[in-house]
Amino acid sequence: MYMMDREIKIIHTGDTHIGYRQYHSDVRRQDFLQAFSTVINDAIKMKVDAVVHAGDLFDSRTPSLEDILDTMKLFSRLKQADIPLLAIVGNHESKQNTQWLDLFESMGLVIRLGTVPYMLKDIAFYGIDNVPRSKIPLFDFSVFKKPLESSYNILVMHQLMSPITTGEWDCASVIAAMPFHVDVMLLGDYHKYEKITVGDTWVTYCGSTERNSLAEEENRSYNIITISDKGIDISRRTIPTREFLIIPVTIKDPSKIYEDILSAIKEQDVKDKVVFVEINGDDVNVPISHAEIEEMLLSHNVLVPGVRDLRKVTQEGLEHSVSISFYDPDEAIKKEIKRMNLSIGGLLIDEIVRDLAISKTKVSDESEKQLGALLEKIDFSQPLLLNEETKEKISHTLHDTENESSLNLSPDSNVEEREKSMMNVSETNLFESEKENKQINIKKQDENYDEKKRCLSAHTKPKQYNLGDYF
Ligand SMILES: [Mn+2]
Repeated sequence: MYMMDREIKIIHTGDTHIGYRQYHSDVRRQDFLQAFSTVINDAIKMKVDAVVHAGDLFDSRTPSLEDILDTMKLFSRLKQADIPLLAIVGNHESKQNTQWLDLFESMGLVIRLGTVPYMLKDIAFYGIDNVPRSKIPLFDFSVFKKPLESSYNILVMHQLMSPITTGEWDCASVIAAMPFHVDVMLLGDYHKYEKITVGDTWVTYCGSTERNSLAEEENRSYNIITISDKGIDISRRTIPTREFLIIPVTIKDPSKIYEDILSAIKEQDVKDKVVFVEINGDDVNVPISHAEIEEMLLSHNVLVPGVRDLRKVTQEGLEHSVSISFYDPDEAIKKEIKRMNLSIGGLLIDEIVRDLAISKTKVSDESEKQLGALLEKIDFSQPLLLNEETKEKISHTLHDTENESSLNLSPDSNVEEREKSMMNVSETNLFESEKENKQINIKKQDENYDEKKRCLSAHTKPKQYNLGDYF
């Protein structure tokens, strides 16, 4: 084998989600930038030979100008240090044709990995941008150009891969299909650090650089890949990030709820943290004002306050799913829309406007097309009487077809979607007015429970609303 003159060190990072204003907090947006900045600083300090970014650079396909400028500043620091940044496109920032990475590449800040090897000494780097689930079976591996001479081949992907996670794709089949041997797969998309071998190939997820949700409990980190005569070594280094804290409170005496919660808060160091009060207990009939608890947390200088009411969950033994659906943003939006009492046409336009698969410039064309189709279906010779049930039915049909298309265009995993829903917990609270929070009664909770069950049984994937776009 080709002998290396020295070892090669690469940082593998990804899922930086720059621009994500988690919980509508500008401070959290800054946190995401800070986490990526830490990785870049470390890369420069360690004098690594390259940084690999495995996708989801931005949280959105329409990052703000500020996000773009902040990102370019970070990239420029790498360039000044003469460290190449090798990257692929994730599902979050993926655009129709030309990508953000093309812009950065044209400025000499990034190298976009693809089917032609990028050579770093005798190591060949390849990349596969995120492939929507529906297009995976059609993926053509024959387009990859074999390296002329290489000691190791590295493939970077942004995908949920089995056997690590519920796979859209399978590591073994990708490795088998590539026209040359893959020594290392550097992956993004799954936000949790993982490292395994598949045959004699190393497969690793670096994890996200900041917590995208409460579910991302472990310390955030990035990977350091060292390649030398001794072979390949993969280690990880922790990124210091803002602390998330869950304060569990079990309701025993309904007359002392707020006292109990307050003393539980006082026992903890909550300053500047993201803090969720988690309510447990059997007595589901006691109304609890989330607004009041959030006020309490804020008065103790919490950065982001939140409440998770798990009382139903514990009772029904549905630990996993309920935290999503009880404060499911989709449900909250649906409820608000229901309250607006829109016509079918109104509902239809609402769906189109919020469909991430329809770009903003296509909204009017798409509305015209779909409203036209709707008008054709209506029999004007009959009196037009539509009750709530019919409206519901039509809106559901719209949802179904739409889910299919958004599935193709924003192929987030169930896991990631679920996490997304969870992290929107406090955002959802903003939907519910304080008044409503105080008026929670048993009936409403039962209603929620039904919706919850429906959501669980019909559970395909909740639609991903980027709520930030609506405020
Ligand atoms: Mn991601």
